[in-house]
Amino acid sequence: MTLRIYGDSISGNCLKVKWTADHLGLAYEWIETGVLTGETRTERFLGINPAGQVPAAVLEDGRPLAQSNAIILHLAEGSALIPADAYDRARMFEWLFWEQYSHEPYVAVARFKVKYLGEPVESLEPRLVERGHAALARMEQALAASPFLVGEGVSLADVALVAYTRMAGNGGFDLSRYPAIQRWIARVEQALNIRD
Ligand SMILES: N[C@@H](CCC(=O)N[C@@H](CS)C(=O)NCC(=O)O)C(=O)O
Repeated sequence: MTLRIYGDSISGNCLKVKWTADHLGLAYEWIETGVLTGETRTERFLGINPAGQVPAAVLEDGRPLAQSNAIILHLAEGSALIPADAYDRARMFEWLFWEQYSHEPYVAVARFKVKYLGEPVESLEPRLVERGHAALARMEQALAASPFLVGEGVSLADVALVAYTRMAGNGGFDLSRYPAIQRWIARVEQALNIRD
């Protein structure tokens, strides 16, 4: 059976999985599953991911897997997207955990509210905006000193963080305040051949 990836193309979490699979040249079937159309709540989809969220994957042997960062880690096992050095690998995990707790809940949520729920940027909760900028400032500091988040080469840390960072403008975050991030986005887009 071919690897199946259930995802919504508007979701950065889902695009992480697509970019990883494409970069690694994996064969897969993309099953467009809309979050705004209730397709993540059907009985059939809940059988794959009881949490009712995309992305979700069904591996070649039929086993399901959810959570974007768990899926990309599994797909990229043994590839150069996961640093071989134990310390560098741990630093990649540091960014992956940080992304889910300190970046995505602010930068991605602001984008969703503005772009898909039609909330004006001016009425976003100040805490959301403040935390989003704090996350971007943390990245700016790291990327002023290093071309990629972990050393000299692209890793899953860059895959995970570029997803919503490159769309941050949609949520009202002005990326011109973060020149090192802007240069890094271009670098990662080129390394991963990201066009969507
Ligand atoms: N931590 C999860 C977040 C997944 C997530 O929030 N997915 C959203 C789309 S980006 C979703 O499926 N929302 C539909 C819902 O929760 O009903 C991951 O990284 O995969």
